[in-house]
Order: sequence, then structure tokens, then C-alpha cells
Amino acid sequence: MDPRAISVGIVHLGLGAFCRAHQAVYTETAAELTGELHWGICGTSQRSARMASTLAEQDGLYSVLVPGPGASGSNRPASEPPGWGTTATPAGAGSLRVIASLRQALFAQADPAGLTARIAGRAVEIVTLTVTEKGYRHNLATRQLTSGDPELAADAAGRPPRTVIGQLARGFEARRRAHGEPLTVISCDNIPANGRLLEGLVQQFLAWPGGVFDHGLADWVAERVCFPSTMVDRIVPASTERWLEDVAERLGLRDEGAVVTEPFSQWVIEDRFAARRPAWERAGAQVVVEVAPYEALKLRALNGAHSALAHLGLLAGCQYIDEAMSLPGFEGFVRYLLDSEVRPTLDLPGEVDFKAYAEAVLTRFANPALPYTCLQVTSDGSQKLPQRVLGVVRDRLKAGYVPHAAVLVVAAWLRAIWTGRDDRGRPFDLADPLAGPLREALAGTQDPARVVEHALQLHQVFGPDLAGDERFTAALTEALVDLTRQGAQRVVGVGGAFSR
Ligand code: CS2
Repeated sequence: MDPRAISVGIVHLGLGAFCRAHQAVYTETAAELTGELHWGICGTSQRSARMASTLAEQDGLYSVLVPGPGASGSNRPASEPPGWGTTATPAGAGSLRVIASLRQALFAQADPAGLTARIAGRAVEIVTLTVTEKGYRHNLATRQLTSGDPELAADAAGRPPRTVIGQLARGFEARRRAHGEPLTVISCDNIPANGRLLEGLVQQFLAWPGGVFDHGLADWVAERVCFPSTMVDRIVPASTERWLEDVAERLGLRDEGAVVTEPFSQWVIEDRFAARRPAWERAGAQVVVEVAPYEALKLRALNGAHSALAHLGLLAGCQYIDEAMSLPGFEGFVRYLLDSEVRPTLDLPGEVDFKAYAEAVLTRFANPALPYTCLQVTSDGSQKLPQRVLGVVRDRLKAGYVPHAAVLVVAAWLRAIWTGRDDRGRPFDLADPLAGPLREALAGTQDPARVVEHALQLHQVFGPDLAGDERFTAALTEALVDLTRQGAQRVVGVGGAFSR
């Protein structure tokens, strides 16, 4: 498509690799098929000025590389054994596509007024978000804004907004004042009922004690803004230098904004729009009445299994998910987790065959052409485990069973935070917003039971219900003791409790 012909109709918050390989691709395909040129995206980066300026310098153009099955992990370090493909993937294997739907890129923190004006613009009818779980600044157990959050308080008091919720509220206020046209806001983050959650958080923010927003704004939002929930799925590892070199070889020029991803892609969107929208279904998205069953399936099966492999694989000394998949007993462990613990908690969408879904998930994880690091999945574990694993734990406990595989994943997360090392004693740098405070509380603690006791005080992760459940406490302590004594490989390995 000729990018010069496309005008902005969507504002996106969170210009990471995921949205560039997912939503922007659907949007471009839909525009190609319909000829509608008014759905260009203004992407705003929230944390990195570099990505916005890099993309702006490239006129918003960047490429999406889907390595072919023959390609072998261009981002593996050169020291790895042959077979891991230390040379660039030959051009021609897989596919490379240049995406033109990103028409503007700005750094939200440097230009809050520009972002407000964009959200308020009449031409914009959709706002989308990929800001990760912690971008919502909420308590995962209560689904309310984190009380006393100083950044939210400052935004509510009227400074140029820096938080995502503050940016939305400011944009809504300006839009209402300018013309009042309706707007659809779509959260594309891996959180259940993400639309409902976002709507609730915005309303709570508008009522922030001492906040500057007038009362009519909350009513206007309730009447004019829709927040559909969505399920998004595509594995998109962080782009590394090796991938950028690979892309440069294929393109014949350097693309600093290139992203690499797998062939699979899925997007299920609740049919709840305030105004017009791109014909995303023409590009393969599913627009449905009820998105919850798809969300639960994806979060608990794909993301839950991803986190399981990542947390246990990290302890076992693996760098990549596909490497963890190949350790003795690990694939069997994931199958057990999916079949025996996740599946009974799901209300499956009619057309889904769980067995086939689970097999496809395992095949996607084993894709050697797309190395995805365990560290990337384990990052922000405290923000991910509630929807990926703890929901399963809760539902199984309610049904009268202790889900030992799911509990082991929680124990692996806890062990990594506690020790900061893998089972061979090698340190890793695990990013998690709750790691600092928890580590401080655990300093000097040698006893797994004490570690569990401290961790369960994180009610924003475990909720008071799990924290107070003796079966959970006992199973978690036992799992942490096992991991401490035997290491992840032995606990998960062949002959262990989970092999079948
Ligand atoms: C992954 C997800 O990094 C992670 O936490 O589990 O980003 C996963 O790759 C996507 O949700 C797949 O759709």
C-alpha cells in the first residue's frame, strides 16, 4: 500500500514488537482488502523514546519477518553448537512483509499534549492498547487501581498525563469538549475481560478523590465510549541484532523497527463498537458476542504453559523455551498440566478441539526458528501468574483437587525471586515489579515455609482466598522444598510425579 495515501484513524498506546506484528498487520490487510485508507495508526511508545524516533525516521515503515521452518534461530549466540544456525537465515526462507499502517509514531511521555489531541481528533474512532499487565496499575486480585499509586494521583491532580489511564482520561475529556463523537477503546493485553477491566479502571480514575475531572465526564464515557474485550495471540520475541541482520540481508537495507514472529496469529474481538471499525474480520480476526471462553483458553493453556516452561526451564538452566521443551520430561509435564489441570477449568468455545489446540501450542513452543527466551516470559511473573496459573489453582481447589503441576509453576517463580539463581548457581536478572520488596522481605530466610508465608502476604497477587487456603499453602511449600532439594530437572524429569 502507498503509505502516503493512508490517514490516521486509530491511536495505539504501547508501540512494542507485539502490536507491530499483530494488530498493525491485521489493520494493513483489512485496508488492502477493503481499500479503506482512513485506518492508519498513530502509535505511541510509553517507555522508550528510541522506538518512536526510530520508527518516525523510517516514516513508520518496518518489516515483519516470519522465518520459514528451515530457518534456525538467528538470534542464538554464536557459541552454541552447530545446528542452532549461527549464520543468517538465507533470504527467501519464510516471508518478509513491509507494513505501512503505522502512520505516526510519538513518545507519549515527551508529548502528552500531542497524544491528547490525537485521541480527541474527529478522524480517530479507535484507541488500542498493548501496555502489558503492569501498565494498568491495578491490583490483580481486586481489579481496582492500586490505591495510593503516586503516578495515578499526580495524573488525577491534573499534570500532563504519564500513566496510560491518565492519558485516556485526558483524551476523553478533550474529545468530549471538542465534539463528543463516540470512541472504541480496545485493550489487547493478556488479561481476562480486559475491556471490562479497563472501563472499570477509567471510571475509578475519573472519581479519584481530589481529581480534576468534572462529573459529567464519567457519564459521557459511560454513554459514548465502548471497551470491547479481546483475546490476542501471536508469539513475538524481542528483536535482536541477529534478526535485524537477517532482515537487512533480505531487504537490502537496515530496518531498526523490524519484528520477527511465527506464522500463527489469532485475534478474537468482542462485538461492542461505539462507531466504525476496520474490517478486521476480512484479515482473519473473529468478531464474536462472547470473548471470555477464548480468553480463558488462551491465557490458561497457551500463556499458562509458556510460563510453566519458562519458570521451570529458567531454573533448569535453559535460555530458550524450545530448549526447555526438549529437556527430559518437560513436554510431558506440560501435557499433564494442560490435560489434567487446565482443561477441566475451561468452558470451551464450541468449535475448539482442546486436544488439537494443546498440540498446536506445543508445536509452536518447539519452533526452533523462533527462539523465545525464558527470561522474556518470566519477566513480570507476579503480574502474569494470577491470570495464567492461579485461576486454574483456584478452580481446581474449589472442585476439591490440589493441582500440583500448576502449584509447581508458582513455586518455580518464587524460587527464582528468592534465590535469583538457576539450579547450577548461575545468576539471572529477573524483571518483576514485586521482586524488590519480596526479596527484601526474604533476605536471610533459609526456610521454604517462611518464604511461602512471606509471599502469600502479596494479596494483590494471591488474593486473601489463596493466601488463606491451607491446601495451597501446604502444596506450595512442598513444591518449593522439592525444587530446593532436587532442582527443576529432577522434579519435572522422567519418572517424576508428572510423567505419564
Ligand atoms: C508470553 C506471551 O512473554 C510472555 O509472557 O507468554 O507474550 C506470549 O508469547 C503471547 O501472549 C502469545 O500470544
